[in-house]
Amino acid sequence: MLNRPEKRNCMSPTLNNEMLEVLDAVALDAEARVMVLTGAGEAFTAGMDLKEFFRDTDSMSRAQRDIVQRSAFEWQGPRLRQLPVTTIAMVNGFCFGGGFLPLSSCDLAVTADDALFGLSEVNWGIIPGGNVPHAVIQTMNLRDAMYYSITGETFDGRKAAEMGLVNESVPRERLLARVLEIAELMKSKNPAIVRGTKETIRHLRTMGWSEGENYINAKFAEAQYTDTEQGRSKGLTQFLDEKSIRPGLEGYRR
Ligand code: ACO
Ligand code: V55
Repeated sequence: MLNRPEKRNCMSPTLNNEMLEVLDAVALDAEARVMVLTGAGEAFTAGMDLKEFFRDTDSMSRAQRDIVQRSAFEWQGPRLRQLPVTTIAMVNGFCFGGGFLPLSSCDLAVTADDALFGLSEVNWGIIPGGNVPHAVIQTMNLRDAMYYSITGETFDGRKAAEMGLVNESVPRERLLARVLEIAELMKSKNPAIVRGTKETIRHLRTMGWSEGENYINAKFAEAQYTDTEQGRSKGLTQFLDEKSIRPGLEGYRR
């Protein structure tokens, strides 16, 4: 949980460094299956901390600024994307600017209908930086990405779901219950297969058919190798021999 409610969970260098530690702890937790990223209080995140991340770093050397920027990039991008467990952004309120990066790095996103999103960079005089434009074009179509990036207009959770920026938008009072329902579902799945699948879906976006085919084959073999519970064999036995499950409709008994 991003936990600076009094500052609308805007992302300061301190928050960024702490998130790097949190993500390591989750990755190291052999029991962890799902991580939900959300914000304390009224906001998911109000974006980068305009004081601590921007104004206060103006006086730093280029090298010092690079270090500050790196901790933001790292947790919001690769380190979040590379978590082995299912990650769900639970957008409980405001999500601005830099907040689109962790949002797009999560595997799934569920929002409250009345949450408010905005690419507000233009509203205070910068172009979207720090991989935000990349996050935006990976999760929104070109027309929406362009409209919201150049106007800085806000949109609500319902609209975010309509555009496909999030999986679902639900009434605020149902937000946590719905996210926990998805979390429970994911906990019932084979972790090695979930990991291989999410990595394949994520990485294929930037590959052509030929290299993609080769990558999929490699990931396919990797998943059989890393799956310690031999899910494939169980699934096939339960369907073909025991006739006790129909995989189209339900998962195999683990
Ligand atoms: N950076 C620094 N401080 C922030 C930020 C931020 N991004 N967002 C909120 N705060 C601080 C406010 O300065 C205020 O501090 P104070 O209580 O010490 O005066 C406190 O959080 C509460 O903010 P309010 O504006 O009073 O809260 P309100 O609920 O009325 O509004 C809102 C919330 C809409 C999120 C507003 O704070 C806002 O517009 N924040 C900036 C959003 C933004 O444009 N973020 C940058 C995007 S671009 C990027 O991330 C690179
Ligand atoms: C933004 C975010 C950054 C950055 C510069 O547009 C601008 C937001 C995540 O880091 O370095």
